[in-house]
Amino acid sequence: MTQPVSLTRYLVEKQRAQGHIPGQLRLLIEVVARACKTISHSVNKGALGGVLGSAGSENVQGEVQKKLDLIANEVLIDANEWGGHLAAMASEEMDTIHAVPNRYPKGEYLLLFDPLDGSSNIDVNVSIGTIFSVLRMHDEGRAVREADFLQPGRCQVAAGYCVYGPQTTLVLTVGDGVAMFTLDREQGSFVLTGDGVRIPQETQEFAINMSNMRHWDAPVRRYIDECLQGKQGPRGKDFNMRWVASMVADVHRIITRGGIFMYPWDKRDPAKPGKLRLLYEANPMSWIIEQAGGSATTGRQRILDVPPQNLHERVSVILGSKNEVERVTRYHLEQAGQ
Ligand code: P6P
Repeated sequence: MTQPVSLTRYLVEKQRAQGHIPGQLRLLIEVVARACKTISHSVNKGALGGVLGSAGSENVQGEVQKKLDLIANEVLIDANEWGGHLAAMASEEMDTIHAVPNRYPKGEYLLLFDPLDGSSNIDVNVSIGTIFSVLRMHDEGRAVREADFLQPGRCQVAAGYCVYGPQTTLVLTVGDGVAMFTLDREQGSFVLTGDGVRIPQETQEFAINMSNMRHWDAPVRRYIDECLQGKQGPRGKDFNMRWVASMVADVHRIITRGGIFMYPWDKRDPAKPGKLRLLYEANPMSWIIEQAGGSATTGRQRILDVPPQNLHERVSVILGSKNEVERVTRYHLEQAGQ
């Protein structure tokens, strides 16, 4: 019987084979994975662990913070501060960047994360997850600044998410494809359960919050209307709909069987480009989707090319099966007369 491949062995062998993963980056990924195991343990306790409900505070987005949001944030900070692989961290749950304290050595990497995405689902026992993105610090000779984090998504050196669902699954890319690891709770380690993951270019499944339909821009209305017309409509096939309201769960479904996920700009707040955050939600998820053969755009441009202006910037997100994302993007460009 072949030996199960642990995350550590996978990273070591990829470093040996392709030099893709410098030692410090391997350490970073393993530390983040270990933090995700700790978060998974807290999530799984639920009411028994006294971790449900609101923390009684708001984050920089003005969103009510759940107790588990703050627990997950602390777990990731405590796990990553001392290792010497990071210069600083940024999180959806923190207004500003968190520099590694001077009592610890600093490294060349910047870690960004949404510590617990989909937290509105925590209290109703629906899948949630952690999303992370890794950038390189370009000038190690000085104190880290917020501007060091404002790099387009194409500059990422690693990205991943951990979905806390019926299984706890870590999905990771370092730029040469997508690997999937499932947590073996008996061994306490992530085991390789998928490598070279590919998304079908076609799909018959879309994910969007339909309650916002009256607020959508014309290209999104056009695309969804055509899907809803089914076989009798211009698409000539029926579509299914899913919406978990947890990006990690919706993206994991797409990574597993294809589909298109949309959280586009809408008219509710025209000044807001979208709901999802660019640096620690859209960028890591977009890179993973592209590495698995899919596409990810704002409707008008590749998400990984968007030049960030601030740490918590939001963006319109359309990602998943390549042919569908290209169709929605084409509708937006046609609207703009391009
Ligand atoms: P809505 C979760 O709060 C989140 O940021 C994403 O994970 C998810 O896709 C989206 O918001 C859900 O938003 O408006 O449907 O509740």
